[in-house]
Amino acid sequence: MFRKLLLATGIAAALLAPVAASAQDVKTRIIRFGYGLSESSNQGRAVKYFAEELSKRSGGKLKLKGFGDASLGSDIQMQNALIGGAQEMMVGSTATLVGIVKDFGVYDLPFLFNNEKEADAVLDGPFGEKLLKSLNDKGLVGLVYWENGFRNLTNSKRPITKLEDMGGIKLRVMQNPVYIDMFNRFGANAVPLAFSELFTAMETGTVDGQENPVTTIQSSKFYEVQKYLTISRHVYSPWIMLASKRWYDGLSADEKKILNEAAVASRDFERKDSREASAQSIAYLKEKGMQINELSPAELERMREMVKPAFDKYAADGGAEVLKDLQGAIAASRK
Ligand code: TF8
Repeated sequence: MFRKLLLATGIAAALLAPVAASAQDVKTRIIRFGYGLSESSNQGRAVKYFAEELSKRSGGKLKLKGFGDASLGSDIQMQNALIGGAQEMMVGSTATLVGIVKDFGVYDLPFLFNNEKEADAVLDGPFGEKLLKSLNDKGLVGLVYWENGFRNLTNSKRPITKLEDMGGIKLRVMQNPVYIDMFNRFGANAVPLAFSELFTAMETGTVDGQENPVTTIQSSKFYEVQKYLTISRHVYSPWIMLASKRWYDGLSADEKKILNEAAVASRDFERKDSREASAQSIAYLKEKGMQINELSPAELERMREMVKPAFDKYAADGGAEVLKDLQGAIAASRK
């Protein structure tokens, strides 16, 4: 009898757990959360999930409003709005953070990670953590990494089956010196541009091509303006969830805990969801009329050889230590 009662109390306590949030020090807050892709993209789905998690864990008090399609600005504009305290949160590319913390450019060196498992281990481990922390004295809080994914090439000119095919292609890259250097070395004509301007730039022929994961090529409808897709997986690209430090510092300990835990939950959801979506994307893009090819191992090897000096340049430009640390972390993830 007593045991039954104990059990019943246990169940009741478990059922009441979400209500306990109201006993916590949590205020009603509206959180403006900006992102660059569409609402129906992997990025948009994960923002929605994050909003639901925040709501659940705060008894409905932490209300996240998502603003997709760069409606609050490009990645760089949003970063500045966060620093100034005009916007609370965002998710975007780590590559666009190089103007704030130069070391983030290290993720953009080509052919570092072999697979997602290595990326998860490094990003969620001490190396990734340390880079997140480096944002704190710049007015930002780095919460978690999401997966953007392995990047592939698209263009409207010709199939790229060998290095020489990239010659002279006007290729949009992210606003980041590592990307500019890498694609110029490949023989392309690298044009740095905000993601929010990319579709129009391809549509009007200002650029011939771009590079992004297949999920983005699908969700941003790049197949409407790009004929050729080359599976090159040249860089594994993380996304990073950021909060305004000014705003974050004003949160209670309970609010911070909810935010951090919901962020981790969103990360796990996002990676799983993105990987599932990515597996479907190639067939989808084919159906939409894209001509798709893989690069041969020999051709990939030539690309690796060709960009080796990019690593030396990165190291010489002040990145030697962070590069060594990252390579060490990747090697450890392989053991
Ligand atoms: C790019 C990135 C984009 C992100 C996104 C807008 O090519 O891969 O996916 O910046 O958050 O700019």
